[in-house]
Amino acid sequence: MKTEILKALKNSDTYLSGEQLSQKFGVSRTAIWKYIKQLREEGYEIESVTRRGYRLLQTADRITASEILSRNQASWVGKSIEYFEVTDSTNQRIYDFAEKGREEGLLAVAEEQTGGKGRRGRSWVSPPGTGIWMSLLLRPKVEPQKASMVTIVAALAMTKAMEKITGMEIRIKWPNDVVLNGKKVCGILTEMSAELEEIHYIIVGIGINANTESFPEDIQDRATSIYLESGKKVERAAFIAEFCVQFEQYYERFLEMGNLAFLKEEYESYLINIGREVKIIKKKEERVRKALGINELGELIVAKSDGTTEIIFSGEVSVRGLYGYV
Ligand code: BT5
Repeated sequence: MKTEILKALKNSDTYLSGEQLSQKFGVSRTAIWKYIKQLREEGYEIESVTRRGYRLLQTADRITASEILSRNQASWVGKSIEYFEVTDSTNQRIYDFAEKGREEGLLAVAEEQTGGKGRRGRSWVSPPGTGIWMSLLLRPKVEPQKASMVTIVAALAMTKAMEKITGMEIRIKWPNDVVLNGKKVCGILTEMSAELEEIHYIIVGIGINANTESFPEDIQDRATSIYLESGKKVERAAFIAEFCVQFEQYYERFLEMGNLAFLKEEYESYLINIGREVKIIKKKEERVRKALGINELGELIVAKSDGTTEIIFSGEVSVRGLYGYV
């Protein structure tokens, strides 16, 4: 109801009276007033003028549940949302929700993370107001070995969403980075709770530098944002909604097929290092190989100089260009 009222206010350029709203939604004027109060508490500036009614003053770029839900056309991904002004990590929030039995498709979104996580203990810079820090709860009935495929699915869905929203050329750096003009614009962290033969749940955590204006010195050379590359601010809620739609399509297909053969060709068309030499870094050890593509399990296929091929699993390695990040 609150979302509907927000939508009505957004779509109207004049005042909407309490009476009009109460008739439209079939609730009392007091109820309308309560929802308006809640929206104000969420930060919306809603003017109210005697005998004229309510008017939305500014539409800040917010990513509250109402903002996302009012745009999300997916059928189950991101149809219930938990919003946090500040939290340690949205992956941690989903972990707690999952343990309490919350439903698949639940999305946690935060304006700011104080303990944003990357892979293998690394940290993720997550300042307030400009980025998208979110995590999705999934409960797939597939073997635990297939969990890492979800990262591939999410990276492709994110790339498609970003391409659609920005019109720019987006690339994927296997397995979990989305790249814009040679720098990292988005990272994905997939975590899982499982037993030997059964997944309890998967948490897909996604960080997108949407409107970020600057980065700390230590990541400046490899991190970028959509705003820095395009000069345009992104409407973050619309972006999240688009991701939900894209992810749902690819993920459902993945569950149907049981592997990634269906997206291999499309994924490879976005793969930044394809056909080029890359460094495969495992702890202290580095190998130079030519990246050929992915297989139906989402693993990277690379070639040695003698032409023989090897399969790289995402678990323990980092892939880098010969002279820098890509
Ligand atoms: C990742 O790790 O790329 C996964 C990032 C996932 C972040 C999301 S945000 C929502 C959810 N909640 C969380 O707590 N996490 C997820 P990895 O491949 O390990 O890359 C981490 C490295 O990227 C760091 O060591 C830095 O070098 C760099 N980095 C850190 N913050 C960055 C940022 N905002 N943009 C680009 N690069 C960054």
